[in-house]
Amino acid sequence: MQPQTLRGARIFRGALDPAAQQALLTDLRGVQQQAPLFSPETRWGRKMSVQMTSAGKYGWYSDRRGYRYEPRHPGGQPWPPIPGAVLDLWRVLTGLERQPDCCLINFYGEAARMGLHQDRDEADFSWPVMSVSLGDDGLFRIGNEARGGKTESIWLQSGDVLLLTGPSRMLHHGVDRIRFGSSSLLANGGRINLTCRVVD
Ligand code: MD3
Ligand code: FE
Repeated sequence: MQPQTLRGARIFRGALDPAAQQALLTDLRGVQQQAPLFSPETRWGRKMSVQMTSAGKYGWYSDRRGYRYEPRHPGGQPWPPIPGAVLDLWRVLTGLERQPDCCLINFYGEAARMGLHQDRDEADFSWPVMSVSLGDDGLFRIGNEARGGKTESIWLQSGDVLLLTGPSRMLHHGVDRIRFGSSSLLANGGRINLTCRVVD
């Protein structure tokens, strides 16, 4: 597949067909049964509007002590394994032997958003990041390595996969809004994003 690019980020539109999206959703329900979604607090004590959980060796976590990776869900149990279909997609798109340590699962309800930020809680920024969108359309914004400057926005749809390699790995990015009800994949609406990263 020939990806579209946005500031060096490669966008594989419709990388997952509807059957693959459904199958992945079934896998994610299994993950969420073992590791329920929660809303992390920022270091300033504000609850994030996005609900999260993780699969893999580590999960991304935030509270008043700051952003970090944790080997256990806040409930105390280890994170469930990353679904095989996600690992397959990572292997095909990255061409790497190395598997991701974390698959962060973000759930966006109607009013959820994610402010512009960089992903910098990982030990080595030379590993790529892969993101998979499921459910409602999300308005994704990408900026620059430094704070400020011009940004560009695109709508990500269910089945789209983003691959961030090289300099694009350090660009600021966020999600401004969700077109709630635009997809019928999730019965109750909303958007799921999976973000796979090598952590240590
Ligand atoms: C561009 N998630 O969890 S995924 C995150 O849609 C996060 O849930 C967003 O940003 C979401 O940290 C965006 C796409 C993405 C992920 C990592 C990137 C884009 C990126 C790293 C660098 C540049
Ligand atoms: Fe991010």
